[in-house]
Amino acid sequence: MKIDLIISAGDIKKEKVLHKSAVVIDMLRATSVITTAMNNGCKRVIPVLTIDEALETAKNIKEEVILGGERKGLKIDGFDFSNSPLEYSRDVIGGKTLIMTTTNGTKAIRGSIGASSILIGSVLNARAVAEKLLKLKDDVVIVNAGTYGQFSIDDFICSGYIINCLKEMTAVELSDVASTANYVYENNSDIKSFAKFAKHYKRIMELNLQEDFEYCCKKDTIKIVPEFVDGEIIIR
Ligand code: 3SL
Ligand code: MG
Repeated sequence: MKIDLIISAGDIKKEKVLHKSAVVIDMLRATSVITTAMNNGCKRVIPVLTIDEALETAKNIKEEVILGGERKGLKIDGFDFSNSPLEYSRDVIGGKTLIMTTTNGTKAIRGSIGASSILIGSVLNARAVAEKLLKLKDDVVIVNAGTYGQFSIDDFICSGYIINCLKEMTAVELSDVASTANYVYENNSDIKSFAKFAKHYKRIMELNLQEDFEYCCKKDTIKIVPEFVDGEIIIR
């Protein structure tokens, strides 16, 4: 199995994702939110790029919807929830459709269209993602959302952990960047300590989101793997 890695949503090229299993990672915090919401019974997540697109999509859906996401890390005016995974408990999200827009994460998900499968990955469900990739048998590209079009340490180490899980399960051929992610993880398996070097960590701390950070760094607390299929994220 070949494994490659794209370092930010701004670096996605169609030919790099085409016919591969893509795993989108925005561990701080969009893909941790999606994984948590789906694990708590959310019916589907519709990732959109803009606030207007979110409002327009909501208008066209008959059932009850929840609007979630962020701009500059903060809840969007008029939305129900922010980009904190801790807000998406079963009592508020169970059975509902979540329409979500975030700065980097939803962009990376939509940018991965063209891949044969698009999985939603995070530290929370990393091992389950690796197991699913093994079953899918395609070559893999891990798509880091990154932060504002730039490489981000948090997503990179999360990718390293998924690659490391896969390496334990099967023979892999790593691109140089995938190999570097694995190396970084092997030498820093305490994800929390290493993710603190990320620039985005400072922003998270400025916003008093220590609890979110701790939560998003916990390995394999969730066993499901959400998948982006035909415009919506579901479990199948
Ligand atoms: O898109 C993103 O990277 C966000 O998840 C950023 S934040 O953690 O909500 O600030
Ligand atoms: Mg992020």
